Amino acid sequence: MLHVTREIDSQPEAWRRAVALLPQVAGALPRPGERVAVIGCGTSWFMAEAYAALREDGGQGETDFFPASRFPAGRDYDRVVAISRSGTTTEVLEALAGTRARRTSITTASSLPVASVSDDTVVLDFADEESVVQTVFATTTLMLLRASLGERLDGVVEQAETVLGPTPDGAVPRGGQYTFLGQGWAHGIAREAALKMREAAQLWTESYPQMEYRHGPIAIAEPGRVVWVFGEPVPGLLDDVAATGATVVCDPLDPVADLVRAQRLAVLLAERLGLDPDRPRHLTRSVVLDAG
Ligand code: F1P
Repeated sequence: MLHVTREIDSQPEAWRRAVALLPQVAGALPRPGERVAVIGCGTSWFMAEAYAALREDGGQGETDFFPASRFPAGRDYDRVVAISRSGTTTEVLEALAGTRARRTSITTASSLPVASVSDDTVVLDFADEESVVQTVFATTTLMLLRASLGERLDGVVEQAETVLGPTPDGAVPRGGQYTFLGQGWAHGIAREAALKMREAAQLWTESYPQMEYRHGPIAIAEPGRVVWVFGEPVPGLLDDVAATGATVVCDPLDPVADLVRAQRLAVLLAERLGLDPDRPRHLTRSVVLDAG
């Protein structure tokens, strides 16, 4: 079995473990009212976006998110939260080293370099991965952070178990091109779904906030292409997409449970194309840049 398939399947159990871990790590996570920046690269950046939107929309305090390379070191934050599976990503280490804020990292081992530039480290060792493409570490981090905001997640875990039940074949339509849409925090999920398809299956994918989609991107919609909406559709959007002839995917699932479907589809399509999703071209598990 592929590493990535095993990791995708492990998500519901890992999410349960993360929720159970929360009481032990809550002190390291942002408190209500703190001014927070969340940083990461690639998939970790998209999880940062989702959490930042959820926290701020939930009234828990101003929460910005940045790719680690764009973190504005001069800004006054109470806390910076860094998400990094490998704990070695250069841009993340540099951003943490350059801030005066209290630093929390979420990673997979306390011995990793990211821990040495953090004040607090949350270790999700049970969600570590063999794969280059991230699945279970990213979603488990987000579920821990969602739980820390007071969300009850049992229903989401059950949805993911249901999604993992049927064969991925036939669960969602095939298409020549995929555009993923999400409003609010679900935009981070849409971006992650699009990245997963690119990383694993080298497919042409795009992602937008739902409300931005009609401001240009809809021009490429046509029969044989797929528009996939994460979360509640905004009024009128589905009618506008249907009129283009594109196939619409929009099911009443939590965006993270729906992401599991997209992960599975990415692996399925990769295999169909004769690709090995455990060895995606041009990618490494962690991006470590030369000092010079
Ligand atoms: C972040 C990341 C991954 C991506 C690739 C390179 O890593 O950008 O999301 O899939 O493998 O690294 P990390 O900082 O979370 O380890």
